[in-house]
Amino acid sequence: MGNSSEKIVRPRPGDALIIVDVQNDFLPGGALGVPKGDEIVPVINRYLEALVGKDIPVFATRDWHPEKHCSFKEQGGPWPPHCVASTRGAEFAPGLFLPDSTTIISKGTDVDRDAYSGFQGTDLDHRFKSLNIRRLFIGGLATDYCVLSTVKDALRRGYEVMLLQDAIRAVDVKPGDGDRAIDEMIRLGAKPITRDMLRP
Ligand code: VGL
Ligand code: ZN
Repeated sequence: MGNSSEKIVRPRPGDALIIVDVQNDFLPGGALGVPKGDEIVPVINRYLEALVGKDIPVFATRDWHPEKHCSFKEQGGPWPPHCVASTRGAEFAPGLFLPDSTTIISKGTDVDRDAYSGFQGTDLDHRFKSLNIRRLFIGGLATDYCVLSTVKDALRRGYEVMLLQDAIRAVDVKPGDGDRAIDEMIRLGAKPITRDMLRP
């Protein structure tokens, strides 16, 4: 493999951008703060700048849990309560400049079922098929949960995946979880890119 920074990626028809769960509760200080999660916001804005100008459609997933969701500790789940639908914590990060045309995909909305992947229990696949979308640029939070799960589902469904390596951050419950998730996504076929590789 050569120096990846030399490679150029040209956005083209059939592409879409998926921004995974860039919500207040996943930012530092939030209910389930991802370390340095805030650092990806300006980077995603720069991807938006490049892709929206080329008419690439934008999808933003959001964790959108009912109160007493099964993934919450009080219900026996692994996480503190987070991203309860319609609360401040569930709102997209205030500095994230989503275009008005963004399609919002809510997930984890059933009280007794969790959904890390943006495809799980949503119409995302159907929407992509009807728009003839074949290649997905995927970034957001968190690398080792919802990004990992969304990328694996996308690859399984036959999409080409461009992983926005400079626009993801990990929870790292166990040290190294994020790095292992990145390795796994690449091994399964995701192509890591950084913003400088997008043709201006
Ligand atoms: C996520 C943990 C719990 C995520 C969502 O967006 O990665 N992680 N719920
Ligand atoms: Zn959740």
